[in-house]
Amino acid sequence: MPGSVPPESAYDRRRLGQWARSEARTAGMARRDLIRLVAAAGVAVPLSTQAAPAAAVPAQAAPPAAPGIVKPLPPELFTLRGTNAETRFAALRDTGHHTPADRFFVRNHTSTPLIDAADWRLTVWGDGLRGGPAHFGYEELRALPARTATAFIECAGNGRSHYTTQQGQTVSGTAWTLGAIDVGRWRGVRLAEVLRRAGITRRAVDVLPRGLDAEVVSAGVNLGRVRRPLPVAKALDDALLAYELNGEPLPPDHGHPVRLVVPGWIGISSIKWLGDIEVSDTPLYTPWNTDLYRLFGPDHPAEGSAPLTRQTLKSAFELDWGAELTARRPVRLTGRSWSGAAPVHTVRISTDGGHRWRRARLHDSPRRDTWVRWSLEWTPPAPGPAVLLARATDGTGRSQPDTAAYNTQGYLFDAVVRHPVTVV
Ligand SMILES: Nc1nc2c(c(=O)[nH]1)N[C@H]1C(S)=C(S)[C@@H](COP(=O)(O)O)O[C@H]1N2
Ligand SMILES: [Mo]
Repeated sequence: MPGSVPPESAYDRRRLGQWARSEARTAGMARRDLIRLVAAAGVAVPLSTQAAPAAAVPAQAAPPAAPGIVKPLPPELFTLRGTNAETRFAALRDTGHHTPADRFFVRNHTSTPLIDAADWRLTVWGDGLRGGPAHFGYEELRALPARTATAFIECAGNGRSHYTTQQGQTVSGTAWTLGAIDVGRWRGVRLAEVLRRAGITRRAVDVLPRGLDAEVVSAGVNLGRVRRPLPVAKALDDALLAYELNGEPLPPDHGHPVRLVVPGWIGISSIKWLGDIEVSDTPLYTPWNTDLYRLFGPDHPAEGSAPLTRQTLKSAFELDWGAELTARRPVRLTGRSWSGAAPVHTVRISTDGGHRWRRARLHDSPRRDTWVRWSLEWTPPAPGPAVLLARATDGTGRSQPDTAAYNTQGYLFDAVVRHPVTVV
């Protein structure tokens, strides 16, 4: 897989082998159900319409603007998509490098639970530990050595709707445009620190963080709580147990009191409302690393690709779809580009549908796990329709292609998006 570091892919191959030989356990669900799901994965039903009813937000909470989301979702900031809310890229135009928490996109499999930090504790358990379970209260975690990191959270399906609008392909899942990403400044304690204190052994291969939100029911099957195995190599590297976003306690919709932040990896890795973490010396499987978040389709094996890890490469204009621009009046086009593989150091823009390209000016120094802001001055010529394109290149030398590789669930869209505007 592009961008994934060799130890991870080697690990995944070994894990797949163990799964095939039935050495792996299916964490928290019947093997029969899991096999059924794997078999059905090629025709997966969109989870967004199958989620359990919103039940976790108590009646005294402010009326949510989308089922199960607590914060206000004004239409100038968000597009509502079922239980989820997509950030409007135009609403990021006046924001800095970090996305204000009130504009952060929300991806909920069910609904936001309201959890009091004082009643909360994290349990770390499993046969990958030297002893029994270890518990950490909120204040205990806050007293451990803290670390701050800037990182994006981006849904694996971000940009998915462009498989259909731009490539004419049918895919399942939430029909995001490009706004299922935001960048936060996260403060917390390294997952490695907590795992070491809990007594992780050298035999451990997977950790399984699990959320406290409601169980997910999809196509009549109870998948249990949201949980996705994370290889120990990544868990011990840069994963963070975050309790602050942009200098404030985590907001309810983004995982209060504590969430995982897995820099550079697809959003599902960053489990919100963390309740427990299993540490296992055999590989673990859940629906989120078997039938979901792998690539399925004609170019992939029947059991799918290896579980997805790193995010891909994308660019977006901070401009409404179909925005009106005035002819012969100079305008400053702005946007952002990012990659899960390496810093983005070059962005090229076309204002004539892809014939001529100019280099955008970057407003951030290229850094891994986050985006670069960019701009370009343009004077639209005569009135009429125009198509804007932005193409990023990252530190691995990879540039956004014209067409994204098809997969049934529409993950990892990376093609240059053709952004229509009207010159008036
Ligand atoms: N417990 C829990 N964690 C979760 C989810 C969820 O529904 N429940 N959604 C995941 C997905 S698919 C994404 S893309 C990110 C979204 O994070 P955000 O809502 O803070 O933007 O959280 C991930 N963590
Ligand atoms: Mo996601």
